[in-house]
Amino acid sequence: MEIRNIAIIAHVDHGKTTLTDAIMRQTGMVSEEGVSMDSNSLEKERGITIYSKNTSVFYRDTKINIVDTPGHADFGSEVERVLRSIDSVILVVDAQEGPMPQTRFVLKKSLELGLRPIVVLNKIDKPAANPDLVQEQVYELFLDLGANDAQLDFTTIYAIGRDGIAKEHLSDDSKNLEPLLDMILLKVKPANADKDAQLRMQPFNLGYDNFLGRLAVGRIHEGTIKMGETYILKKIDGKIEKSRVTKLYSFKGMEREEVAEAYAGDIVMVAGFPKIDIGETICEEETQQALPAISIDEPTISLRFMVNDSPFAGREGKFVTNKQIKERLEKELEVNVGLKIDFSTTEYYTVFGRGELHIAILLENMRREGYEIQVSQPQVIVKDIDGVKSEPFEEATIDVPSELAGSVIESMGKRKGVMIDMQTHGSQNRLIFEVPTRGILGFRGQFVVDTKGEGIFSSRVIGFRPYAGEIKKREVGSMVSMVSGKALGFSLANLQDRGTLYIGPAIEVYEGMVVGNTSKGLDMAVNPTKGKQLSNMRSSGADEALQLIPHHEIGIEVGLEIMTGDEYLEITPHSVRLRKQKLKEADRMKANRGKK
Ligand SMILES: Nc1nc2c(ncn2[C@@H]2O[C@H](COP(=O)(O)OP(=O)(O)OP(=O)(O)O)[C@@H](O)[C@H]2O)c(=O)[nH]1
Ligand SMILES: [Mg+2]
Repeated sequence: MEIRNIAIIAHVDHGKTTLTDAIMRQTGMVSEEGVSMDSNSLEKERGITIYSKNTSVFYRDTKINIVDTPGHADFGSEVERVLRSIDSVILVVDAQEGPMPQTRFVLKKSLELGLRPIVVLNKIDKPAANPDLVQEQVYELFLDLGANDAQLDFTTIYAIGRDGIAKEHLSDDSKNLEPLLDMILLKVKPANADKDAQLRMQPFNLGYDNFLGRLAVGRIHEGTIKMGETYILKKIDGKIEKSRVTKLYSFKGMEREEVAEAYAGDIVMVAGFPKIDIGETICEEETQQALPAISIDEPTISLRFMVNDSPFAGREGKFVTNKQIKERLEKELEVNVGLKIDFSTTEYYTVFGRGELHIAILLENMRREGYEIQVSQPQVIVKDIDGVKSEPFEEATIDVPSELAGSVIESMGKRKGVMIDMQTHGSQNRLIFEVPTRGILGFRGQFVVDTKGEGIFSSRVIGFRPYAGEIKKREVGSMVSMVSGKALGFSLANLQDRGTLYIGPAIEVYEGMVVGNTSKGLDMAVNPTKGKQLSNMRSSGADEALQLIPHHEIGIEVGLEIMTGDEYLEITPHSVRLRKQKLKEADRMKANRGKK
């Protein structure tokens, strides 16, 4: 059977997974409604793809292996390594939003590898969709990214992925995705099926199984791989290891199926190589050339993970010790390719990641598994490149109503953002900046407030550049509890006038816990547990009713964004609390005096 290998790529939320799910349904790979490529529980909850995953569907006697990739910029390196293992990409673009930063990134990578994308203008059902305009923008993007003539001659399919409909021309009447599937058969070249050549296979994804150990998902570029056979693994650093295949699976839908052998062109999963890594080569002879390695982007931010030592430590967690945290982090390194961890210190571990979401997902997974942990404020990684102090920069794309453009430009300027493009679409502006990651770390939340929820902010790392100099951010101060006890509505009603609260009534607090922020830049010690003084005077009924504004409970991502350098974020299975590193006010004052 012929095989076609494709990846679906796009900016976040443009509809990759919905489209892949519809393809699986229409090809009969999933019977029930509701089965989705976003199978991980965090993915389901958040409605975003975190891990790239592959599925295999059968259409007109052809096996189509499809890799669904994440669109969020923090997971960009997931996409990059997938691209080396497929023969073409479906570039999905929202027919209303048009190309976004991650569209540009994934397209750029694809074009560089010589791939010829099929463009899907998706969500044409949206009232404000403008497929003609977006088609033009996509064409310009191809040009801009240096597409060659063959690449520029791309095919466009129009789709409503959610309804499982695709068409070649906007005016066509279509009830299914066949026009897209047919186009895939027509335009994507059949995978090299040379089963008699010497084996070369390269993993682009890792997995882990408690019994089988490390699993590698990869493409067989040439030859045949057999269960039980011993092969050579060529490591990135040139070292050679020998291992035996202890399990071999091919894919059918999202299910894996044990097979005795598999052939060139297919995507399979193997067990038996305990140290195998992305981009290495499984082959038969030492003399065979390794496949070109796959490079993984460098981390851009770091923070410290440590044992939770807050007064409430150990109340909820099953795994709370240093040793347990270390083991969990070591396990994470088995599968989390963009992550690095420095274990050289004992009181904390420094974790290096690709962005706040990348780290937040790890923390969220850990708390769900029963871990308790405490982390420090994320910092950008500053490094010396050829003698020049350098830091990560991002390209930020901001869509806002025109009347807000001025204030956005001003606030990005303060963050050392340089505007490189500005487009107007009706009453909307699209502003594109290059800005140090440091400038926009923790900015997203503020941006939503500043634009009253009407702005869209998205960004992706474009690399390390010379340090941009000091950035002064607007500081908000923390409201810090000076006592331990239960918060009472009476005191919260008073405190809510001075800033934003993170807790509601009846929540237990401890001395040094951050219970809210103040719009004034300085920290403020407060007592959220104070009750109303009893008096002889009877107050009027209206006076009694406490008008509490709903508080802003902090989750992991928001916590990472708003925390300051002298705070820790405490993460337990059921709680996320912000706290001062030094719990006693006197200690904090002493430390501050030392600084000045
Ligand atoms: N109006 C409309 N909405 C759609 C269509 N296809 C998908 N959506 C919606 O768009 C949102 C995002 O869809 P996903 O398929 O999760 O997008 P994605 O590209 O996989 O997102 P990431 O993997 O997180 O990058 C969901 O709310 C879908 O219901 C469509 O054809 N029309
Ligand atoms: Mg998705």
